[in-house]
Amino acid sequence: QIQGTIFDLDGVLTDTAEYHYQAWQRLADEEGIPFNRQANEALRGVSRRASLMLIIGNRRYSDAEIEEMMERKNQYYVELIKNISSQDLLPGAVSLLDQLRQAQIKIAIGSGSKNARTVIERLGIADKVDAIADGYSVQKPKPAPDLFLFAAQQLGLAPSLCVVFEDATAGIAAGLAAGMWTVGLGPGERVGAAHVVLPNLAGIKWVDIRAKLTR
Ligand code: B16
Ligand code: MG
Repeated sequence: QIQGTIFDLDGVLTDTAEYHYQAWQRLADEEGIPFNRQANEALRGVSRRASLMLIIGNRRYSDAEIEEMMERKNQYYVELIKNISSQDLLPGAVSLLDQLRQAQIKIAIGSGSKNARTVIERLGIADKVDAIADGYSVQKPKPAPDLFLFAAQQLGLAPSLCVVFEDATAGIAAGLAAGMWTVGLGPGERVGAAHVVLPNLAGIKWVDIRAKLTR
């Protein structure tokens, strides 16, 4: 029995991953650190601080320098998301949210981003969700279960009644650690640990997912 859904934002409902990438690339270029699209793959769904740690590798920076770089990257990112609109919703996203509302299934966002509320507003889906768990909600980032447990609590549901939609390895791990059902969006190498794996949300029917999960 599933009564609630928790959606990751970046990579599931919208593709802000491209803007995160561009912001990190600009920072890396300024710092003279080698970085490219391929290296960026390792950052999918990873928190801001952990992403920076992966980029700097074993180069030495002071705590203050690290804070400044996180802030600078965020300024670039905030600039890039200024023009986000409902056009930036990924195919199938709105349809699925509407099917869930119709079926009286609750909907939460579970995003590690501190910019999640801004993005949700600009996408025009704020009135389609019942709760938002974002980068301010808990201390421990994915793959810890905390963020999704917080989201379920906001919905007033036990974890076992919730299904998480995620595009990142760390996100699927977080959903499983929370004791939730998981739908992985993307290649099996990335989200193969999920209960159900789909390429993306396009053409998705809630009744089909529900049938696959509860079988
Ligand atoms: P911010 P999600 C994640 O969002 C992004 O995938 C990841 O690239 C980013 O580093 C993280 O949020 C933190 O975002 O720097 O804006 O606080 O996939 O959890 O929706
Ligand atoms: Mg994601």
